[in-house]
Amino acid sequence: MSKNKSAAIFILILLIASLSAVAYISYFSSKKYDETKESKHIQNKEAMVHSTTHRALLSIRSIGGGGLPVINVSEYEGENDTVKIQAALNDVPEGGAIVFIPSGVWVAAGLQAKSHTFIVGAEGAIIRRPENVTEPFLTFANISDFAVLNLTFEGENIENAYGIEVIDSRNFTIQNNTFYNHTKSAIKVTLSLNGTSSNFTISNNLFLNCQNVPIFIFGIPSRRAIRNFCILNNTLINGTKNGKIGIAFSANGTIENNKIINCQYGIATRCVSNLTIRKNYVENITDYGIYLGTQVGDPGTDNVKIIENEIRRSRIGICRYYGSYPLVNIQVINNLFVNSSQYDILADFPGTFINNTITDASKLKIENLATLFIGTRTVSGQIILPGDINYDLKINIIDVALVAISFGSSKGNPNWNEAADIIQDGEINIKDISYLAKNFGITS
Ligand SMILES: [Ca+2]
Ligand SMILES: [Ca+2]
Repeated sequence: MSKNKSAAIFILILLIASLSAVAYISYFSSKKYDETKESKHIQNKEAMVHSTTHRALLSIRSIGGGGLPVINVSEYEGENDTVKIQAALNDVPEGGAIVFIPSGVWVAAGLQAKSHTFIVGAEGAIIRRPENVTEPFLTFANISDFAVLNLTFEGENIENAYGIEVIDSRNFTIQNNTFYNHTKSAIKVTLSLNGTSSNFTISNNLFLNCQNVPIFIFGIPSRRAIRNFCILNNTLINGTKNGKIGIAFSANGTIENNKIINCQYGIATRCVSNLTIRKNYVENITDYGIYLGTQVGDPGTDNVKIIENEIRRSRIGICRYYGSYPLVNIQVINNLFVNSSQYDILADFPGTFINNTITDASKLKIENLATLFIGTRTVSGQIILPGDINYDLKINIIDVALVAISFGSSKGNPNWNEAADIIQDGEINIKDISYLAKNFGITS
């Protein structure tokens, strides 16, 4: 190709690119709600061309807010930042708007938004909690179609203050935000008595030094009225006082690819249905990596898949922890539980444990008869088959005979056999025999 021809093509590409940019900007301009008196507040070509804003707008387009007018908070007057931001939020028309928060520190809380509000921060946009104000930064109540993107929320460690509270709302995204120093849930999704909350994504947020369940999905016992949600790619660090992702009385959710480090717990569930907990990384946890509690007033938990998670250095990698209501169809597959100080797996609930890796045999404790273990290995590759008393990798009549020989003994007795105490309660009794009966014929 000749140099001239290449140059001509290059210029042509440039021309097409600039025409597209003009078309894009005029598309936004034409969508601005010039027809209203408040249109003076709604401009910002400067902001539009600002690269971070552009990125934010692209992400808004991906979640359904594309083509909306932009309301710039800096255009609003008021005695303080709360008043200014609230005035901007109040200006969102029925058709919706992007509420743009420029760089800098905004001292504000107690803000409320309407449906179709997409709140977007420029890079370096910080919302800081005012002294002695305990209302949430933002409340979304009984609305739909909204987002909070690219903001930093500084909680200032003020007691009893939630970050973002969502009540009875649908179709929303909370993404790319940072939360510092919150004493109560940084993000709480909840319900009124007969309400529902559904269809939402909480993703790519960072929680630093946030306590008391930084991500909290909290429904109402015996109802599954918080539904259809994804909690993805979030990072929680230094939540030493009840820091965790907590999901209660909810259904149809995915908790995937989150990192939880230096917290009290990892992922906590209580009375949930159809939950997938997948590919999360949980490290240095003072209590439980993953737990499955149940509570009075609710039938329990069903259909939970716990897959491909990595839990390092917790006290207990996985357990029920509390409650005695049914746990039905709990599958624990392909996880790595390693270097827990007490147990990697405390099987105090009926679960199907398939192809998991643990530190060593001493880190597995079975308390529930209705468990199934297939393909459990140690990090060094040793196979662990609970109930295989003679280590021939089969559970058969020989194992039954070995348990029978020690039947009735307890720790310290002459015919005590540690290996025969499958349900590890210090006694070889009917529970150990029952476990063998349930698992008879399994090979590894
Ligand atoms: Ca055997
Ligand atoms: Ca026993």
